[in-house]
Amino acid sequence: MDATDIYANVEEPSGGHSKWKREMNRSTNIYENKDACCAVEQNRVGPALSDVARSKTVKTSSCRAAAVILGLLCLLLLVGLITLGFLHKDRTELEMEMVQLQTSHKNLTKENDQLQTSFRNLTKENDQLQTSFRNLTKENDQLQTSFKNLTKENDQLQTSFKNLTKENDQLQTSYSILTKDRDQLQKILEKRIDEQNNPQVLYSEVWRHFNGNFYYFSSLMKSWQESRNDCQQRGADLVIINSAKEQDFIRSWRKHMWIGLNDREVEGTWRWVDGTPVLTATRFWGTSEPNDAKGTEDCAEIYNYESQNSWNDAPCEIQKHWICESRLK
Ligand code: 2F8
Ligand code: CA
Repeated sequence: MDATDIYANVEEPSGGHSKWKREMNRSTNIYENKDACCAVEQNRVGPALSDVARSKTVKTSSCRAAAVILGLLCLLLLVGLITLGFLHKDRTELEMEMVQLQTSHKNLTKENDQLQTSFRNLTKENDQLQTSFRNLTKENDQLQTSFKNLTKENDQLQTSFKNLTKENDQLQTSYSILTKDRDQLQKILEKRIDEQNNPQVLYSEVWRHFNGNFYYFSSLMKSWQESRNDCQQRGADLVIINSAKEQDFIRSWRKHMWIGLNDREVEGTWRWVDGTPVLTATRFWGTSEPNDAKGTEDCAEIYNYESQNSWNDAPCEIQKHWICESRLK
């Protein structure tokens, strides 16, 4: 059934009379419809319609069906269009998302490559650093070992240096003593030679040897201090008496002579010229001596030489002979 069939079932349309007439000539079609309608009409319950009414009803139903079908078709078309629109839209979005994803994938791939390159470089650097660290650790161990060895050697050298310094000091002391002894011996020798060549000198310059030491017995007379100065100029000092034998040797010269003993620093405390005190076993004071007569006697002399206890304290300013002693030990 096409549009002409639909128009055939209605009264004259507004379209034109010629068309209407053309349709009217198609009476066969109408009757065909009539047969169909009659077939339908025969199935109805109730009184039968007239042909015109029946024809009108058929036309109306046909028009409604056609409208419904057309509406449905339009609806279907609309749904299809919408669906196509959505599909098109989804596809575009998908394509855009795909492009974005591809771009992201490319970027991520690129970043991944860069990260892998960086990782490889970092791994390489890490290996190099580990190697450097191992080498430095090894060098550090070697340096520590060297430092320990040097410290040990330094300690040994310091010990050797201390020992050498100590030996050097001892040698210098020995050298000084030997030099002093040599000078004294040279002086004594020169005097002895002089005494032999000049007998008159022998009287005034007398050196004697006793128990390893040399003693000078003065011919002149001086105060205690001047006497001591003279001894020191001779490389000696006033005599220090350490034994009874030495005491006897001294007093055998049978003169009043200054000896190296005084209490000038502390009254009553007698000390030898080397600072040592007078020992009980080797002190040879005369009877009632030392008495510090008039509080003026601070220097000791050999006085009563006839007796072993021959020492007397006397004023230091008095001029007397004196005895120098040169110790070689
Ligand atoms: O010149 C002082 C001197 O005088 C007497 O000796 C001669 C004293 N002796 C006695 O008193 C025993 C000394 O002690 C005194 O130093
Ligand atoms: Ca006295």
